[in-house]
Amino acid sequence: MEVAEAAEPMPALATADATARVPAIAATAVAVAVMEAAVATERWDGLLQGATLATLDAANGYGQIENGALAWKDGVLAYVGARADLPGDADTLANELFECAGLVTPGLVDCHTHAVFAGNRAHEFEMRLQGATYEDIARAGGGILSTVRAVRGASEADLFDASAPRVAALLRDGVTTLEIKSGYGLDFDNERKMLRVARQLGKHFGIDVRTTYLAAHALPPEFSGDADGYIDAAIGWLPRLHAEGLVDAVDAFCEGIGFSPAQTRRMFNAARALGLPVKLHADQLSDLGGAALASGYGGLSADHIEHTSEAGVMAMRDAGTVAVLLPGAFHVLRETRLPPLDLLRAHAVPMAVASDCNPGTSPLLSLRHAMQLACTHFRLTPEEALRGATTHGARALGLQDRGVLRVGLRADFVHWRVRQPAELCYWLGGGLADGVYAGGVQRA
Ligand code: DI6
Ligand code: FE
Repeated sequence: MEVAEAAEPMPALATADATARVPAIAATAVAVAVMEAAVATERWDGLLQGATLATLDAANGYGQIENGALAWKDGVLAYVGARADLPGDADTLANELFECAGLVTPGLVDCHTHAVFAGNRAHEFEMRLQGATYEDIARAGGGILSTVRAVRGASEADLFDASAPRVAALLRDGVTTLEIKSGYGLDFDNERKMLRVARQLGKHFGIDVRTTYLAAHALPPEFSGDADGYIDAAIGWLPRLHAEGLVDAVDAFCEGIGFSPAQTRRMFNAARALGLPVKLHADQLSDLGGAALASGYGGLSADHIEHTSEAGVMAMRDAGTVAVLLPGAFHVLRETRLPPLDLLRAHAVPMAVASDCNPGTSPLLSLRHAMQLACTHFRLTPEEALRGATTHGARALGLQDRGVLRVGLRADFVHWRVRQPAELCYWLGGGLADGVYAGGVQRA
């Protein structure tokens, strides 16, 4: 591991089977068995000790604990604190012991991705480098619609196989909760296929995948010239997909090359009628008032927001809508217009950071790398970036049971082979995660 060699050497993760060291009790065989069963139910499933913890369980700062200990049972955190304060001898406390150096953070939450797709758009990358703009390519029938053709042409199994390596890469670099949007199917069967694949990926990798219905992503050719008719159709598909348990939230691409604010409102009204939360691709390429629109629906998040005005930021603050920053798209499109970062800070709007993993504008396979880009392009502090990819990412998905290390929350955490939290935003590439745990189970 190149990066680890460049950094301070780390002792290897050591496991010890503590079960073997339950103190023997002189009694009949039956009594011993009963006693061991009682001890076993009280024992934690796992206890990791020796690492620095960045709990983020504080309004400011990393909530750092040196020489910490973290224990879990039944998928939930059971102890978070100093090793010295453990309530007994480690050997007797848990069934599995992990001795490790390095850093432990909450599992990363990637709250905005389009990770399910087929094909790729490397040729458009080349065209843009020759001077074509993202809008030029979209208006010429490329862009999102070229991925729609690839998704429609792929079987469910093909789509799973094409998408799985991307989810594997995100997981390997620390992601334990992943949002995945539809939006490259644009008809009932293909939107359903995408959402089904997203659910299957969550099961396959043992991480929590949250699905978002993004039929209002682009106008499919069969509805050319009739965006309102398409929105009617997409609104019609939603209850059926929701009834199949395939939809956790609803999103739209509210943009000159996407859908109008009025069309977005119609889609959001349909979401509201089903009790589904909304989020929005807002004000990425122009200010259509998207951030305020999403806030008006109590939106979980407004995403991109490079062109959002102060009024939009204030609407987000009032509604508790999270600002999702997507520096991968900013980077790849070589944008220059920054999101209104000072206003977001001044109005205390929580900022999340996500990968936006998609084939057009952000072919980014690491949320940690998105954190790095958020620091270099948007000047987030490494602490803001880490909070954005954990606590605030969870909030952008409406999830309150994760995003910090705290007793009672999900045992989603990452053991990194670096010591300082800022290193997560400092190293470019390299793969720094030693262990990625979702619900107390090691998944990478
Ligand atoms: N997210 C999106 O949905 C669009 N831009 C973005 O950042 C386009 C995705 C694509 O080009 O496929
Ligand atoms: Fe996106």
